[in-house]
Amino acid sequence: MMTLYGYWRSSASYRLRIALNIKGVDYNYVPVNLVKGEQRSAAHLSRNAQGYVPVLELEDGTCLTQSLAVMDYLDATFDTPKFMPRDPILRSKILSAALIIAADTAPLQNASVLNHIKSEYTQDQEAALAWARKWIENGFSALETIAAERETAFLYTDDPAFFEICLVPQVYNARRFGVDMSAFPALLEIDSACRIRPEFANAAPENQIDAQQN
Ligand SMILES: N[C@@H](CCC(=O)N[C@@H](CS)C(=O)NCC(=O)O)C(=O)O
Repeated sequence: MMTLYGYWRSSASYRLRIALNIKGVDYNYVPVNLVKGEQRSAAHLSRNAQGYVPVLELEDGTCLTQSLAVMDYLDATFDTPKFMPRDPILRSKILSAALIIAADTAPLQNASVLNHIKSEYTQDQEAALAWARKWIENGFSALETIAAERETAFLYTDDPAFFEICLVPQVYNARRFGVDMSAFPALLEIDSACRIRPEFANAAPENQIDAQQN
């Protein structure tokens, strides 16, 4: 069986829990406590030299890292349901929207980035949260424009694809950081349509075995 090393509140881990559930893949879940710094242990660094979660360890011990790369592996390995359509233009558009979250938004509100802002630039918690909100709102503004014009239930498709797998964890984080989500009604519609699905609900942070650990 595969093993997912993750943390309940990590949005990148949340993406992979959703992706594994949609594919119907059984996996072991091993929590790595980010607040206690377990991601920097020698054992975890041997799985991921970056010292990040998530890591998906395959049955033969191969460790896969970077959530989008792992989602791509899952889509290439498990045929149905497909996360990504075949049409090259549609694929590119979905990947572009997913990367607005995964490349341009989420990294700016990673715990280590917020801690760095506080310790190196003598900012308090409220300033760090305001920074996080600014970059989330920036990414969400662009995505809201795209989502408002959609012609499908989800952003470009009738079933959740890479984009939605990234969106739901990012909305979870936005709420944690106090973003006013009423400014993004189309994104909220997509988020709600995803979260009623069991694959998404079972992947939610509060439903993990390490939930509430600090
Ligand atoms: N681009 C990476 C991001 C991974 C990442 O940022 N993980 C965070 C949790 S969401 C982490 O492990 N942070 C630990 C730290 O900052 O020390 C991915 O998509 O997998």
